[in-house]
Amino acid sequence: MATYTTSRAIFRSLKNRRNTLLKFNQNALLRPQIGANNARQVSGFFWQELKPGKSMKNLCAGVGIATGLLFSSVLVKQNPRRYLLCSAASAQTLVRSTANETGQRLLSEGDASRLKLTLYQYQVCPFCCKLRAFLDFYGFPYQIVEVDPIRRKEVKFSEYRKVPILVQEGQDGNKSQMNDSSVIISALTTFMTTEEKDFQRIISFFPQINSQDKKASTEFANKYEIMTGTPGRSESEKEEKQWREWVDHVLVHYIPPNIYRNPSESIQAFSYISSHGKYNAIEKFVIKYAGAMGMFFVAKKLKKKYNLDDDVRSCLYGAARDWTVAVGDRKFMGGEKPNLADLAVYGVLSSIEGLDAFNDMLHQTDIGSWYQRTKKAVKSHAGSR
Ligand SMILES: N[C@@H](CCC(=O)N[C@@H](CS)C(=O)NCC(=O)O)C(=O)O
Repeated sequence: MATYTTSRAIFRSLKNRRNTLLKFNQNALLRPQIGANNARQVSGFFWQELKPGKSMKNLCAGVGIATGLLFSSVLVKQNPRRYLLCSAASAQTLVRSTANETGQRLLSEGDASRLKLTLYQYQVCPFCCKLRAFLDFYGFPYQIVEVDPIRRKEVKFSEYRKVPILVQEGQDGNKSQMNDSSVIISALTTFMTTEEKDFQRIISFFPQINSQDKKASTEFANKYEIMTGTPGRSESEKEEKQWREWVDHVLVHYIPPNIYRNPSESIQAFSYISSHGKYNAIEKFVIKYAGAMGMFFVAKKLKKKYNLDDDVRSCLYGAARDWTVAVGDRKFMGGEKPNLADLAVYGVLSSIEGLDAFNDMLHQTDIGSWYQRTKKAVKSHAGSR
């Protein structure tokens, strides 16, 4: 998310200029309207950016975040992108695994034993939640490394600047790095369903596309393609791909404007920070209120950027209804088991579970029963059977 990156840049610049920060204005702070008990794993993909250090100096920088984020909202605008396509790899030689000739997706024990996966993530980033839903459903074994969003020491090895990142360590000790939640999901599905087990080769099917603009950005070709080795796609594969794209291009953009919709909801979201991590009382206070205030304004800008209706809830309800209609009478879009679209929608929505926006959506739409079914399937690793 653009805001996430922008927020960190501002945090750093504020940190560098902390001596010039204005003194803290208590009157500007908002009263807590929702207790920490109501808070849960909320959009840490924003707030983690704002996690201050442990010193008083960093605390001062933290106080400035709200101002910084206000300024950052001005910077949140679409940049025209001119992409340069790197190499285009061919997956023509792939053959569907004999274990999956029916198109069934399963992680076999043999495949699982080849894997040594490490997920670099922010716990509540919607893209990371989406990837974890996929990994958990299929029962992929993986270790988690929680990334400190300010210092990012854990991902210093990576040129790619975002999370999630998944690293597979082969038996020879060679490491293969996979970037981008949707690419990783497509790559691992290719691994599961074909005879191709060489990660370097699988990764080469999803070549990186670098922006030539000043503002560097990265995309990936074939992001939503499962390299089955079979030409063409069935109707259900087309539907799955279409809704996976919808999750990344539509649904995910409805999240920040809804969870930071007003000061009290913004504080609800940020109170997760104050109830987690080793912060002293003042630090907790700053993170909760300054961050909440800043993101409230950034969310307004995002609303404009993505052309959302003023009533952002109606957009979220509309998305939930669109999805429910698309699933129709089926248990899941994938039929008896969730497919990749089910897992993607569930994963993104799970990043706001428990918040007002999520609860309102459950009350106002019929998405609840599908959501609970999918959650159960994910938690019970139903895809591994
Ligand atoms: N298209 C990427 C988007 C990932 C993304 O934007 N991640 C955010 C966290 S929610 C991020 O890492 N932002 C940059 C940063 O924190 O440095 C994906 O699906 O994985």
